[in-house]
Amino acid sequence: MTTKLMGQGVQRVEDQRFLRGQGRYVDDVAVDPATLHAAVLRSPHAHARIVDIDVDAVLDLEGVHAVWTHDDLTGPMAEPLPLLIPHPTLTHGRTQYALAKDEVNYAGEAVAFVVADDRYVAEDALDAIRVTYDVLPPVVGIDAARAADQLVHDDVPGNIGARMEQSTGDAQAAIAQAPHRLALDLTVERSACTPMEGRGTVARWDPDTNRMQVWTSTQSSTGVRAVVAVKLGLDLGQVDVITPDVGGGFGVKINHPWPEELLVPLAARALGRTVKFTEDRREHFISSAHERGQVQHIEVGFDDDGRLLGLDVEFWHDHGAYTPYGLIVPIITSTQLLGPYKPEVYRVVFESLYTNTVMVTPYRGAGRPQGCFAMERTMDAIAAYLGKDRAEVRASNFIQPDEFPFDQGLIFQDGRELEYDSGDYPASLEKIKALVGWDEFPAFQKEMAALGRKVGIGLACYVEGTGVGPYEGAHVHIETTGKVKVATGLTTQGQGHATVFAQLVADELGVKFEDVEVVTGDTRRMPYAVGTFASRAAVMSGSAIHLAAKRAKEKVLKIAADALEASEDDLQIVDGVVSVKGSPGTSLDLGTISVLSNPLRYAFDEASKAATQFSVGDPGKPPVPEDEEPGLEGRDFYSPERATFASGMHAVIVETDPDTAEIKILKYAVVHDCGRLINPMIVEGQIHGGVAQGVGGALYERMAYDEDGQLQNASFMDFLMPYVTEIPDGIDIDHLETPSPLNPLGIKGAGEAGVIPSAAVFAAAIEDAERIPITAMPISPSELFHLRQEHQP
Ligand code: MCN
Repeated sequence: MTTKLMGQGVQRVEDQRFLRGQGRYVDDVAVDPATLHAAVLRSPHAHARIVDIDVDAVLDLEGVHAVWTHDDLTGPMAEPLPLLIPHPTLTHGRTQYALAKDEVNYAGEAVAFVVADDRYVAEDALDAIRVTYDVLPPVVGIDAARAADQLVHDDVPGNIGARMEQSTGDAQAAIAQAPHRLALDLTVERSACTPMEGRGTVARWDPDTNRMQVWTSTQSSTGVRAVVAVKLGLDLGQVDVITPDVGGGFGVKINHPWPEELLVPLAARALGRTVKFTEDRREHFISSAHERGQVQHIEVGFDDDGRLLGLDVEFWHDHGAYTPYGLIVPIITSTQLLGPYKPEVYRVVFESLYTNTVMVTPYRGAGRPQGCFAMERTMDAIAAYLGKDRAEVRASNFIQPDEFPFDQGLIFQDGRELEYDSGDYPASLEKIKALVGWDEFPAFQKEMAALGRKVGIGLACYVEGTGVGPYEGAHVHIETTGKVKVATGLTTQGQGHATVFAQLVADELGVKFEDVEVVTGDTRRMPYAVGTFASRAAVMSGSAIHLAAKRAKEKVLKIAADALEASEDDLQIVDGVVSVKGSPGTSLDLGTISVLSNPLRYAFDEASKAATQFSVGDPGKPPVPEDEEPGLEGRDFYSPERATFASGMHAVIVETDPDTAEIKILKYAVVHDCGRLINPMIVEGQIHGGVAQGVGGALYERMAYDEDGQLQNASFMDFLMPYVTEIPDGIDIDHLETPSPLNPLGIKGAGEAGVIPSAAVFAAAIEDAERIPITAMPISPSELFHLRQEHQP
């Protein structure tokens, strides 16, 4: 009997393959034994003019097939890479060239591209290229960018790519009139996505059909396809992009296109050979993308209950050398910083600054962790000032459940008003307090203090606009075997899409879960799609798949009603069999109905109601009802009115060692509301992963640039990531489900939530344990040790 699978923790179908080492990533793509290999010469300098590039010595090397610099590129390939999300405020947007033209703006920027018989020869060839640079002083860090003694781009005054302001009134006047006032200065350092699998691309050109096939590790196969077509002067229909398994993306693989994603297909066409590029870890660190770096100044005015009367936030966003994603990250910080709260007046202004470092593009959470840090540090500061409970101060500022839809009075990136659709923040707060033992903690803290141990508790709240448009599509096809093939154009990086989407189709079509197969990221199967980012797959593809399955079901019922001579209303589908209600013997399985829908059909045995031999069918009788096309399939697209707002609260209890300042996590609790859950187990997995990534960002990871703009920790030997031993064993999770009114299933996104409040919640807990203000994250034991010394009475 088919049961409702939505809401059930169905085991992930993809895990068997991954756990047995059968995952197939782009470096495993072996379509041609004679594949050539590419390597990239990268700038050793953070800022320099290119005086001369001499490649003569390379051309004579045996096994080298091509060596290209910018001068070898023509047409659209010689133009800068696209600025994917332009914004009118971004007056000085800049993107890099596929190969640097005249100047380099970060150490790691691509300068030359070599294709050779193998990677060894290609790398030897890189060594033989002679580049003469005129080295310029680099701009490293937000302070240097603001000082603007040097400019990253000559034509960008003050290193300011954009300055943007929004306000809901006169915040400074509101602050001046408030009974209490505070100011905070905060810093969040850079980190990066660091997926296990780096970037990689394979391309093959077929001169007979004039078609390009590209396999690439991306979060948007359709995005790569579009840019490859434009840059190589091909029709969209000439390019197929196939995304094999992707070993993590976390944002960095949505940055389509990377130079290599264009240069590899270009080389494949020029040389008539299959070409492959696989980056190494150092290349990933120095030439992909980072995020998070911000400096913030906050002024707030509040009443005796801690109610926010005026909030004025100014921040400076380190954008690195280029802005391929426009202002999306700082705009998200500025608009979603308010979280579940409703200050009476809010003003926010930011400057997006260029520095001679790796460019900044969205990393899981995309600007929200910084916004949450600013808001939650402010809440804690207000509570400390008033001597009030930190949860109580938050509660007095919550948007109430009966206030939805709630308009924050701000405009989002897309020019539309930022409106929260649903939520219940007071209920979430009660749940998180119970889960972490908030009310009991002060007694525990006292007990521990008596033993000479320091423990602290932190709480942080956030909202997340998820499931952004413009659209996503799905195709549901019922095969003649009765199995169902589902194609969605977005890609998958470990989120369990093959499982959740099969759950939705099984529910809607009434088929067995195991009979549904989901295909993602193949432009041949679904050419119209946007991609996997902004926690949008469940909302966007989930809704599209649900609608497409509904269409397929309508067709199934029409054809079955015809064949069974019954009314559609009297039919039911259970476990892939359509039967007349109350008369189970009068039935047809979906495979047979698929056969019936085909003009070239099998012979149909009326007695057994089964397909037998293949035949041309009855020329006098169309295979499907008059208003339907042949084939048993449904296709639909979903486009939302606006983003839907998920929300959550995290709480952590830490212990700090009085001697070594080591920070240990004693308990971690999460309450999360992503609307109706498709698969709670998968959502919890996403939260676990997010928390792990957040622990990294809060306590370990940073990009250690020296004053010359050289990244000093560009390897996993030096870049501290938390091991499994540093991640809390048990993360206690509770869900709240306030359905979204914006999509048919009431879903909100969940993929980024786990990482958003990490810096805020750890800062709060460490501050509580140490009674020292924590204003900068990440915080290491040595930094905590020094802070203790600074704050010694
Ligand atoms: N889900 C659900 N019920 C809901 C909401 C979500 O069951 N109400 C399920 C979804 O069906 C999906 C998963 O939870 O299987 C995450 O859903 P969603 O929030 O829609 O996020 P996406 O699938 O769009 O994934 C993108 C998101 C982002 S933006 C980043 S960054 C990220 C993340 O997911 N990168 C990841 N999680 C990741 N997980 C892995 N393993 N690897 C990455 O690179």
